[in-house]
Amino acid sequence: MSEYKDKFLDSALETKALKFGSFTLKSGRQSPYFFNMGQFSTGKSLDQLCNGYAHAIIASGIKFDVLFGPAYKGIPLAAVTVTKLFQLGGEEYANIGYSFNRKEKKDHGEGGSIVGSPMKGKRVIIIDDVMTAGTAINEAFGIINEEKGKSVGCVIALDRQETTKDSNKSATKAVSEKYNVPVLSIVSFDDIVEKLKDKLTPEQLQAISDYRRKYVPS
Ligand code: OMP
Repeated sequence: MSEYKDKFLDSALETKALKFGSFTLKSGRQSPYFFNMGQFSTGKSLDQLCNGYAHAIIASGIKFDVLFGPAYKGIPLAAVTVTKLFQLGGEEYANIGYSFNRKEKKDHGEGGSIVGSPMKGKRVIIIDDVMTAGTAINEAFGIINEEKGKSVGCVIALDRQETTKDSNKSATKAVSEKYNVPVLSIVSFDDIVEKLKDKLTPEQLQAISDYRRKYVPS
């Protein structure tokens, strides 16, 4: 496992962003684990998280102009990750912009619903937290389209590798095919299992294996 993945998982455990138990997901699925991005709420942990995003983006080699973080969770992710891209990637990444949407349109002052770098005519990567069934991310692609930007990729912290609600394909594959862009992630469900297989209880491992059989395409 790459060092940045390993470090990110250490940080997810330390901050308790990654938890094991029984959780009801947005999709209605009952999951034996949950990843809560909100736990990366200190300078150190946010730095480690965005280090992971920046490494995943640089490793992909995708050429782009703007990092778009959908409100609300995507906002700090986009802001901190562009600075990390510059720190790690140097001049090549120095002028990457970042932007985010307002949930409510502003009709005074500078107006509009996008704050930050304009996306019109620009190559845009979306940054978000987790993909399960691939529902939440569609809105972000819609916003980029409305702004006349060109989506060239999507980066998430965790790819849960699960099927969409209405297909046997993984959500990341379905999203990638639907928008014709790569979906990058810092880590996947497989990475979590690889890292923690010796630390989890037999009951937790059983629950994970049952969940995998039900929702993760082989
Ligand atoms: P999908 O829209 O099904 O892809 O679910 C993704 C969203 O679910 C994320 O943006 C989160 O709001 C939430 N989520 C997590 O934050 N962590 C998880 O481990 C699982 C979910 C989830 O509900 O599926």
